[in-house]
Amino acid sequence: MKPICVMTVAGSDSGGGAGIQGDLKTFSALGVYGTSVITAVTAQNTMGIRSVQGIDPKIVKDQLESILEDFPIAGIKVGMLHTVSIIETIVSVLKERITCPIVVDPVMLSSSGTSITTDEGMDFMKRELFPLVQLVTPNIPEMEYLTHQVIQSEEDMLRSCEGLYDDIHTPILLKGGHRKDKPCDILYEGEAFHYFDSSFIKTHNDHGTGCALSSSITAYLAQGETLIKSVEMGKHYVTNCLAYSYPLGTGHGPINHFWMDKR
Ligand code: PXL
Repeated sequence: MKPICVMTVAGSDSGGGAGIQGDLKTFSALGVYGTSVITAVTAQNTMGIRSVQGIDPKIVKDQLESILEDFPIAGIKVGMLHTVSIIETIVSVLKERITCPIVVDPVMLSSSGTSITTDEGMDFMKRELFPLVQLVTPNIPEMEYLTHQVIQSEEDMLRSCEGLYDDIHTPILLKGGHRKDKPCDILYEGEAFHYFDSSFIKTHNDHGTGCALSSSITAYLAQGETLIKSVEMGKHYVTNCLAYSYPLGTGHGPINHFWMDKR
């Protein structure tokens, strides 16, 4: 039987927990066939990012087209895009060719605080990419940047979702993990708010959490699940990745993408 094929468009993480490597591990864990478009290379380990180099937009375009003309892609996760010219390339190909669900994780800063997408890139993404896709998954600092609002309370989270939705008309999953009091995620698709509570997993080994959430949601959407069910199952997957995470390296260790095998 042929597997369901999905794609990640993201940056390479040499440490293996986030980005392309984390997404491919997530896809494998969930039984879908992962393909990848590399937008940038980061040199990093559990302590942080040493350097970042964007990939020539022509090579980004060729990767995308090579995959799309040969594989029946049923879902796309978009992560680190780095610069406006890379985003422009991706938007022009996606506009022409894509009919499957796309999930965008608008990564702006790494967990160690290094900027991995420029401010102009974030603004361009909001204007040109967000309106084309099925879900965007900002965390609170990214949402503050995108909406120019300070988010401290649950009420602030709800108002920021409404504000961003008015601009992009695309469902938003606002990740509440940065809130100390109640780390719940909120999905807003223009009508109702859906709350996704999860037990707070206290661990230092959380590198790759955001990537695994967006790529697991993509894998479930590609398998035909509804948006709400895909978010619910993605959260369940990531909560366990954190619960079984590894104390590797001296900084933030990686989550365990293969917790189902208890490896
Ligand atoms: O978690 C955000 C992220 C996404 N993509 C790449 C990263 C990181 C964080 O370090 O390195 C390539």
